[in-house]
Amino acid sequence: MDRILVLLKPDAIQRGFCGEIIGRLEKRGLKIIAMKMLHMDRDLARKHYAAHTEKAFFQGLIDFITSSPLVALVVEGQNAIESVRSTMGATDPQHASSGTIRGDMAQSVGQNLIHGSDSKEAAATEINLFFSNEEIMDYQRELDRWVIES
Ligand code: ABT
Ligand code: MG
Repeated sequence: MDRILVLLKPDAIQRGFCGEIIGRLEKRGLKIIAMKMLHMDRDLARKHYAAHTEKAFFQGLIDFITSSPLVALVVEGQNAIESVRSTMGATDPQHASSGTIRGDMAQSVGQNLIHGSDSKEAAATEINLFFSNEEIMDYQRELDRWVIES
């Protein structure tokens, strides 16, 4: 089982898409093991997007992600990183396939609704930035035997 940090970005909350986006992840068979709403400060935003510090879009990215509250989740599943990122669609919504979250509901690369960690290493670091161990739930889902082949 893999874990991934997912953020429903400020545009997702402002546009009222939390239910729709979380519903798509649940329908995919992924399991939510932590969730909270928060308003990121610039310090957390810089740490979360540290890999992009030198990019031209960095300041705009920090301004956007700190502009309004967001929802953070930890999602677990078989190949959770690949599952979530394929459900998200390409970074630039203009190139995202229809049927994906970004391909169906977004227009701009800088306002692309959802974040998902892009590797196991990034997921471990990012989950630690947003959640304490006590906030991550350990529970069984009865339906998992209908989702995951044993
Ligand atoms: P995130 O899940 O937000 O990290 O997106 P993804 O991994 O699909 O894409 P990356 B490359 O990590 O983009 C990070 C954020 O930077 C924005 N961005 C990216 C731009 O604004 N302009 C660009 O040219 C690129 C490449 C998109 C992502 N977040 N937002 N909002
Ligand atoms: Mg990324």
